[in-house]
Amino acid sequence: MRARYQPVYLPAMVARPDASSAAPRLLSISVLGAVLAGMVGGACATSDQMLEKQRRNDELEEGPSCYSGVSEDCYTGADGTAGRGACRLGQRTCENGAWGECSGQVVPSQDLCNNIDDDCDGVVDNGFEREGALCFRQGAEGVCRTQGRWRCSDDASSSTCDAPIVEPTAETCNGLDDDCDGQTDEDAVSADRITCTTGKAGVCLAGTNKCVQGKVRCIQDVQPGAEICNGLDDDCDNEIDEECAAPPS
Ligand SMILES: [Ca+2]
Ligand SMILES: [Ca+2]
Ligand SMILES: [Ca+2]
Ligand SMILES: [Ca+2]
Repeated sequence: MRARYQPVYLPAMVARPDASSAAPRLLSISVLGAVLAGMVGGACATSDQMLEKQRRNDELEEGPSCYSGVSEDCYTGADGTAGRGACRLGQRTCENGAWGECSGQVVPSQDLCNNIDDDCDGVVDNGFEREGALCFRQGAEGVCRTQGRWRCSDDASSSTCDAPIVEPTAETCNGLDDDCDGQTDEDAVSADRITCTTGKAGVCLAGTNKCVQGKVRCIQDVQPGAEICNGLDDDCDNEIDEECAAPPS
């Protein structure tokens, strides 16, 4: 009848390094069982780790994955735009192994007239005049060409010059182009005021009102000349035909 526990040889595992004898020792099957159990247990742990690793790899291959509860920065705008102008990073949180929506991010949008770089290209209000910049009323001249500043419309869709509207008026002698035709003080003296007297003697008395540097001045029509015998005070000395010469024939 065979013994219940058969001795077995385990040459490599049980040989004493310092054994003088080359003969292997014997272990009972119970000891071997314990050793094998340890080996099997170790093999199982290694297998579990490999399975877990494989599971993660499978998840990665299937698509985006994450660990639930983890949050991170996110951004779906074009590269280089985050943090520029209005553009900001957002945050996303992992739920049930998948990333949630990117919350709170600001991505590039069409630039509006709002003094903000909406499209995050480094230029504020592309396509619009810069708010606050000096402007003049377009197409107007003279006093009608008023000055203002560029303003964004209430709906941020356009920029307009807020220069006030001035309607043309009759031209007067004031150094300004009142009727907005591009000429200053032209015809500023009305016909009924055109003739005037200078206060001088003889032919130098008659004058014509003219607008000079924004003021109406009476300009004498004739400059004093040689006294000739014509019944006029030609040299404007308040004497008529004194020592006069014959008029040219
Ligand atoms: Ca803008
Ligand atoms: Ca004018
Ligand atoms: Ca004028
Ligand atoms: Ca004379």
